[in-house]
Amino acid sequence: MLQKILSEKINIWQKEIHSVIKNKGQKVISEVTVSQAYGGMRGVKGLTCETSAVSADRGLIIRGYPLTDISHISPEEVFYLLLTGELPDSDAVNDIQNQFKNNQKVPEYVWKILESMPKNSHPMTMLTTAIQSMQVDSIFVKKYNDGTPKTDLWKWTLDDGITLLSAIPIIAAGIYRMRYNKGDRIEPDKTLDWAGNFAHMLGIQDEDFKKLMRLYLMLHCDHEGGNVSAFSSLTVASALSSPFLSVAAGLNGLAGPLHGLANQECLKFVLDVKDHFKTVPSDEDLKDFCWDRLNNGRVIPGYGHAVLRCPDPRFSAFMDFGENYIRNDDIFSIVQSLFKVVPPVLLEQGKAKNPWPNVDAASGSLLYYYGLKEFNYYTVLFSISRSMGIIAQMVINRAMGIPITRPKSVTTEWIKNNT
Ligand code: HAX
Repeated sequence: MLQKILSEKINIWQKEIHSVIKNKGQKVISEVTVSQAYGGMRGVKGLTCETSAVSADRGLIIRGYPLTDISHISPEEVFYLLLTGELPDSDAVNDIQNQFKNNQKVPEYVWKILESMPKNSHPMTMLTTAIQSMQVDSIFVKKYNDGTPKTDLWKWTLDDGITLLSAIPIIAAGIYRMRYNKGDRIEPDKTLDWAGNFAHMLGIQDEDFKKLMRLYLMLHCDHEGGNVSAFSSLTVASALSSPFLSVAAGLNGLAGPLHGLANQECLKFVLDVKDHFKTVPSDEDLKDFCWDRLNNGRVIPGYGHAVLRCPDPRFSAFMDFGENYIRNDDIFSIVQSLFKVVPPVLLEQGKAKNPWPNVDAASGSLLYYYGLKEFNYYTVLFSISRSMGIIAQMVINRAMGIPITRPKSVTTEWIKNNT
C-alpha cells in the first residue's frame, strides 16, 4: 500500500522538480562568504529536503505541519507523513504497523557481533556496528548488482528502510539489556505499536513510559537535511551505498557531543546540579553555578542551536509531558528552574546566538524519572527515531535521482589569491 501511494506521488514530484530545474535552474538561492566556508557552511543553502524544514523562529515543520500542531501523532503516522506528505488514515497506519511487525527479526550474527564487543563499548558504537553488519542482507545491494535501473532503486531503499526500522527497536532494546546487565532479551509483542513494543522490550512496563516513548520517538524523527546526521547519511547514500551503511554513517554523526550525544551530557549536567546542591537550588544559586561553568570555558548543555532562535518546540512538548505526568521530582524541577535561569545568563554572556533550550534540555529528566537512568544510552533512543527521517529523505532523494554529493572545497591559498 505504502509503495503504491509513493509510486503515484513520486511521478508527480519528479515532474514538478524537472519543471523547477528547467524554469529556475539558473536562479541564485545562496551565496557563500569566506567566514561561512570556514564556519561549517552555516546558513548556506546548498541542498534540498522535502520531508521537513526548520524555521529559526518556529522550529521544526514537517511537510508543512508545525510540530506544535502534530506532536500528538504516533511515530508510525509521522513516518508516513515524512514519506508521503500526507497524514495517514487508519488503514495506512495499520499497513505500516503490519509491515514493521512482519519484519520483526534480527539475524543471529548481529547478536554474536554485539556479544563479542568490549563490555564497556558505547551503546551508540554497538548500535551502528549492528546496523552496519546487516548490510550483508541488503536487498538494495542485491537489486543494484542485478542491474536494476537507477529510477527504481528507491523501492529497494524503502524495502531496506522498513527492514531496518523493524529491527532497530529490537536491536536497541537488546543492547540495553546486554550492556546494562538487565537479564535476557525480551521478545517483541506483536499486539503493541512500534514505540510501545520498544518500551516493552526494554523491560520498562509502565504505561506512561510507553506514552513517553511514543512522544520521544515521534519528536526526534527529522530536522531537515543539513544537520550532521542527515547530511552524513545522505552523502553516503548518494554514492549508492546501501541504506544500512548510510544510516550507520549518519548515526555515527549523531553520536557526537555537539549533536545527539548532547542529551546524555544534558542529564549529566542536571545531575551535577543536584549532586552539588543536594536539592533543587534557588534561582540565584543556579545562576552562579551556570556562570562558574561558563567561566571555566564549558557550554551549558541543552541550550543553543545552529539554526533555531526560539525555544525548541520539541523541548516545549517534553515540558508539557513532564508537567502532566511528573510529580515531586527534583530532577525535573531543576530542568524547570534552568529554563528560567539559563537564557538570561547566556544573553548576558553574549556569545551564543540562541540562548533558548533545544530538544535535549528536558528529555533526559523524563527518561530518568521512569527508571531509564543509563544516560549514555539516550542517544540510542534518538537514533531509533531519527532513522525514520533519514530513511524517508534517502527514499525521496533516490526517487528524485539526486546525484552523488560533491561540493567544491578551496585552499586558504586560493582564498588569499582570489578574494
Ligand atoms: N553554552 C555556552 N556557550 C554556548 C552555548 C551554550 N549552550 N551555545 C553556544 N555557545 C557559544 C559557542 O560555543 C560559541 O562560542 P565560541 O565563539 O567561543 O566558539 C558561540 O556561543 C557561538 O555559537 P553559536 O553560533 O551560537 O552556536 P553554534 O551554531 O556554533 O553551535 C551548538 C550550536 C548546539 C553546538 C551550541 O549551541 C552548543 O554547543 N550547545 C550546547 C550543546 C548542545 O546542547 N547540543 C545539542 C544541540 C541540539 C542537537 O543537535 N541535538 O542533536
